[in-house]
Amino acid sequence: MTIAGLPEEELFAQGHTACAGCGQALAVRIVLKAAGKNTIVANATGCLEVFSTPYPSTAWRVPWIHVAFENVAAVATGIAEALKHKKEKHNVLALAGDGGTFDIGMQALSGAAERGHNFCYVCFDNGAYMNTGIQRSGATPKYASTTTSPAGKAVHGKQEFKKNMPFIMAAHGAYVATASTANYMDLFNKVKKGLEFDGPAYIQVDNTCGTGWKTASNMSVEISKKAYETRIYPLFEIEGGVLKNLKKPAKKVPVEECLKLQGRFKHLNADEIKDVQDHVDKEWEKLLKLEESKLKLF
Ligand SMILES: Cc1ncc(C[n+]2csc(CCOP(=O)(O)OP(=O)(O)O)c2C)c(N)n1
Ligand code: SF4
Repeated sequence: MTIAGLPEEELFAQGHTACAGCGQALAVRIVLKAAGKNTIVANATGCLEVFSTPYPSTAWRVPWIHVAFENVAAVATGIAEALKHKKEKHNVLALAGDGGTFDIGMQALSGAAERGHNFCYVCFDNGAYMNTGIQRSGATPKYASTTTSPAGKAVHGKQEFKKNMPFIMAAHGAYVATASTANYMDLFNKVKKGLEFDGPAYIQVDNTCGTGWKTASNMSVEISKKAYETRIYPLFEIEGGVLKNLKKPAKKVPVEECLKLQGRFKHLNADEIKDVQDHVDKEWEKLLKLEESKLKLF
């Protein structure tokens, strides 16, 4: 099935082994449509690498290399520098999950961004280490139940809010954008922009994982839409250190409307839902103020 308004050519082929309704499988299709055929992909270990290459087949119709969990940004650095040396122009994409980005690959990513290499890093943020059994990561939202932050009688899921990776990457001088499978045209445009940017770009995509989030396979895009409408997952850019293009949902939807669709939050009590709402409200106000001020943050 084609995606309205996007190039028809599929560079991520059908026949991969992702779970039904996997948000990451949809996101990568859009990312590759934006990047086009003239692209080299480095892919950290994780669900995407596993479901796209069940031996001996592959879903990739562009050159692709699987690398370790820790070093996708270092490998992308090598590719980008080799291309510069050879005076060849290809898009360089580094792809990883949130575990590979927020936690384990962060050192390599920080180094590559700080050195200013020319590549676009896309973090597929499904809020946990899904491929190895739904372990908590720095991207897991507060109160989400994971196998390493389980919801029990004493503790109700993860106890910390999500790490603010977009701002951390903006502090490195990268072009930064948050995106979502709920707004595929916006994701498409941001990947294009990230690849055109002369230097490191960091794009963080909200994508549902039905298996980890305990959600219905036909609800993936709907849940990402709710994350946007409730402002749980704000969509914005940071360019030249200035926050801009914060997308404003038409009306304010309570966070509960998004949380109640996901089994990983089913244990939440009223106080916890209020805590999430307060945090989301505070963060949203901060983003609004920053956008309005046009302050050069970094
Ligand atoms: C250093 C190291 N630690 C642990 C693993 C095992 N491992 C492989 S994939 C994975 C989870 C990947 O999580 P994430 O990056 O969030 O991507 P997802 O699978 O959720 O898309 C883990 C822990 C590994 N390959 N290397
Ligand atoms: S576990 Fe989640 S991220 Fe992995 S293939 Fe299944 S739905 Fe996609």
